Amino acid sequence: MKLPQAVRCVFTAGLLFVFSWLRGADATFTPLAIGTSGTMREGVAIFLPEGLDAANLPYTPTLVEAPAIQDALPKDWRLVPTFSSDGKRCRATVKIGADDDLYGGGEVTGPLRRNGTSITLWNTDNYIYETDEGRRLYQSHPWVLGLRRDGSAYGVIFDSTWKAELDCGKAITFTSEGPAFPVLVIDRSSPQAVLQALADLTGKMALPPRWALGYQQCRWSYYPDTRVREVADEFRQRKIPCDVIWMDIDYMDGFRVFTFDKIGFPDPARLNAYLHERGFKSIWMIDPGVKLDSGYKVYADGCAQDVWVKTAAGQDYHGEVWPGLCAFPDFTRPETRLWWSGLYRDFIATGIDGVWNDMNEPAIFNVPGKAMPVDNLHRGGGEIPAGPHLRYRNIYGLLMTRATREGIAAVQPEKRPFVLTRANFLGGQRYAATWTGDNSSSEEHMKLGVPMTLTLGLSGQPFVGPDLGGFAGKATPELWSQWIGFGALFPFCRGHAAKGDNDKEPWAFGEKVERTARLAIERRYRLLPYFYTVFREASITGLPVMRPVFMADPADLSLRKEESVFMIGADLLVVPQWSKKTNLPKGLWREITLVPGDREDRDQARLLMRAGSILPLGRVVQNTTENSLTPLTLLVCLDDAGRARGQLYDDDGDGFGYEKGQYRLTTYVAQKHGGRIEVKVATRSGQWTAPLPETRVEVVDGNGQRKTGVFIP
Ligand code: NBV
Repeated sequence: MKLPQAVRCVFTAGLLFVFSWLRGADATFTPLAIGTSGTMREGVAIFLPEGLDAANLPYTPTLVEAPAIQDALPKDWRLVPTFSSDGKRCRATVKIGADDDLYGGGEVTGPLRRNGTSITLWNTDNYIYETDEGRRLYQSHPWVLGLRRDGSAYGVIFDSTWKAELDCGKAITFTSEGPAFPVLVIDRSSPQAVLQALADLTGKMALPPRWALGYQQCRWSYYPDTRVREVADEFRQRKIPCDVIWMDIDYMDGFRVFTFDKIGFPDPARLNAYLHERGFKSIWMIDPGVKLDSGYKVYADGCAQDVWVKTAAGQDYHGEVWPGLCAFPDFTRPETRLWWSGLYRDFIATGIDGVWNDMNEPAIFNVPGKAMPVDNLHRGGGEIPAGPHLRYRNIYGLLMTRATREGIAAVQPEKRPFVLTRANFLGGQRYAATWTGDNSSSEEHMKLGVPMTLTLGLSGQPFVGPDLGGFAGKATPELWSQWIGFGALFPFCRGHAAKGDNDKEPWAFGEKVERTARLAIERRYRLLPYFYTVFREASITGLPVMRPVFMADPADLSLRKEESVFMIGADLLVVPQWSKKTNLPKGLWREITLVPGDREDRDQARLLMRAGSILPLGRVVQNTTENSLTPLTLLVCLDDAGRARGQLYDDDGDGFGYEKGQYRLTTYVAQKHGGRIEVKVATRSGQWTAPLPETRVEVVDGNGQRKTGVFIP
């Protein structure tokens, strides 16, 4: 009897599994002793297996500085990895406490708490997260954060870029398909302290331009340019705040990067000027695949400069993507990065404000795993040695965004570059913000956006959000309305829609949903001074903008699995309407209202502020070119002792003056004196000379929200 192919496959896979289980899956791995260990700074240790030379470590882009051992490992150091190898692959295992909770791993589907999960680190174009059940996505972060019962925490970096498996079982096990690598262990008193150490090691997000914190509208694709104008005009006519309109791939001439479609986008400079006049910024997509076409300048120049990734046999590698057959820049080469940066000169000169790097896993059509052959050759140069795709795929996107960012910065040195990337790697927050790729318009993916964004934040990347409303599939009015009701508060806040799917702009679902969307986005704009203050904090400390509730009280075990509620900074809790049986941090948190009618709207998330805090609020503006601090409102929620404290960071919103002191960081304190609540400036730093905002005080207490406080300038 001949069994069908599928049955035979399952049968063979089963046999192989049983066989390897009987034999012990690890039988081929033999231990490698630790060759070198020591601490790099307080609470940060490094371990190298024998054979790895501390002075000559394999290249990765993860750490901002080459690791240097300062001291011997303290005798009571708790977490020591063990290493093993099968001659080809190398493994590191870190034993953890039986009660520890694990987080991190970068871009992942599944729960916030990672115990019992395993993922593959192999950047993959994973449309609606279906491939391999979402166990590998667009980005790779060889990083795990652990929390002990007492709230103390640790983190482990496996510093390798090779394809790998990351398993969070009874131990944390990282198995790389490449050679030996260093392991860095951070051991500190809280998750906050561990994340700050992670950021010291792997770098921080640069302070973004303020406009990048506004609401953004995208679709695949607004075409032609008249449609872009229409969408922009709709926002202004309907008075729905918006800062950015996105141009997806169809603006290009036959998907040739750095070109414009002559019919649909004949005059990009005029389009950008139109948008700018109305207070919008524009972001345009650039993919890595360069169309094979000898008459196309980018391709011809690339060939002349020999910039492409090669096959193992040394030929230019060609793979199919949107434009048809393409060549792929080899970003491990400094010359390629310089060439790529240079391509942005004329492009940005049309008035483009930001760049969206998509498909940069890189994704290839019609080949297994949507990936180029693993033995393709990246030639490297400078600090990066030549190596196979198996080694460099995971950092292809990171190196691409590095070149993109440098290119934009070179053309507009006076502006803060904005790059959004789909693929990235641990440390990639230094170059680009990110979104969580192609989600679907489903309730499941709506909810999943919370733990996905939180996990990226716990992996060093603060500037993240999902496609609001879902990218793929038809969004119902109910779903879209629920989504915007809490999604307007993600750090990166962009609505998007796939080609062929229904329109998903805030007005596309009728009047009722439009009203909900307006309220949700207006709330974000009122909160922008707070968001900007939290983003600035993230750019200095590396703490996430969007935080899991366990960060409010790391020793409270009931918060460890909470993944429907989140915090923005330390003082604002966002409770989506769909969140049931929610675990909230202890202490007093009071519900607030930001715009008339928001608390009555059934799809708006509940917003709670921490007693003892002050939130700086602006007024509703239609975009960030308007000054929203006219006036500044200080929303005060007193603690039991009748006190509160909060900060406002402000600067020009763009440019680098802030690095030379052109900013104002104000700490406000509130104190109750009898029936009167006084708010004063406790400290002020920076030399920014912009006029001080007119300031009002509102107090949130058990009786609601009233203008009962006074500001003493
Ligand atoms: O460029 C088109 C899309 C884009 O809209 C989306 O956000 C990316 O994730 N892109 C993927 C390529 C096609 C996806 C099916």
